[in-house]
Amino acid sequence: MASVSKKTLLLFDVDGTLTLSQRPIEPHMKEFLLQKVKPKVTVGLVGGSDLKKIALQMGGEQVVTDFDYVFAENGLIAYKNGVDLGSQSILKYMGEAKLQAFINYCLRYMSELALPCKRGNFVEFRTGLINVCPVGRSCTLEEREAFHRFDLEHGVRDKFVAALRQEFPDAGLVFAIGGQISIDAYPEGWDKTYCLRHLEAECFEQIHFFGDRTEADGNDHAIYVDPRTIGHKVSSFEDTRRQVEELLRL
Ligand code: M1P
Repeated sequence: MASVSKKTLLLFDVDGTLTLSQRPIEPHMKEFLLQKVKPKVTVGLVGGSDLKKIALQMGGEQVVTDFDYVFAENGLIAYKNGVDLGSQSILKYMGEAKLQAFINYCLRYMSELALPCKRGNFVEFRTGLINVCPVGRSCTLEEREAFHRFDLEHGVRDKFVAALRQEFPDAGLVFAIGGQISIDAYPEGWDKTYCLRHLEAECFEQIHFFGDRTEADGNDHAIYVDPRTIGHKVSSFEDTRRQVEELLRL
């Protein structure tokens, strides 16, 4: 790359890019980001999860001051140097009646599924998205892995997404398979590119995005192919580190 300065932003997806799925960041990876990368360039995080979960994975609430930018829920919750940049909500966007119609449909659909196991918390209502989870988010890590294997074999979530697209063609919603066990539903344009609107006035010379789910139906795809970013596909947090070292010549 030409020159490296604070006018270059490195923006990282969290799950699968900086950490193992749903696990905390390895101490050496966090140290690498804060001690080696952050002194050279501006560093931001953009995750589909809520801020509480991102903070848990990244070592605590100080995540919002550790990193220059933290965008939770794709940037609907946004922090710059620990300062809240404001939030948007799916409730405001959809209204209660449409929201309930959607949730009721999902609960009905999931009630018909036979899976290796079902637990609790099938619909998680977040500020900017609705996370729908056939196995239930309160499953254990083993149950999560078991559902994931079952889903790869039987396409549970692919079929669910197809049904949602058919049932709600004009709702202006996107249905994305982001992680291992669930589907994210959110308004069009509220994918990870949403966070870029917080960066428009900052005049970065380059914005590099690193993500693992960059395939067409992955939740990193939109920002990965967005012309405002330079996309980097990674296969693990070790791969992220390798690619960053190469990019910044560390
Ligand atoms: O990787 C990001 C995704 O992480 C979780 O997905 P799952 O629980 O299915 O592995 C969820 O927080 C999801 O919303 C998020 O996009």
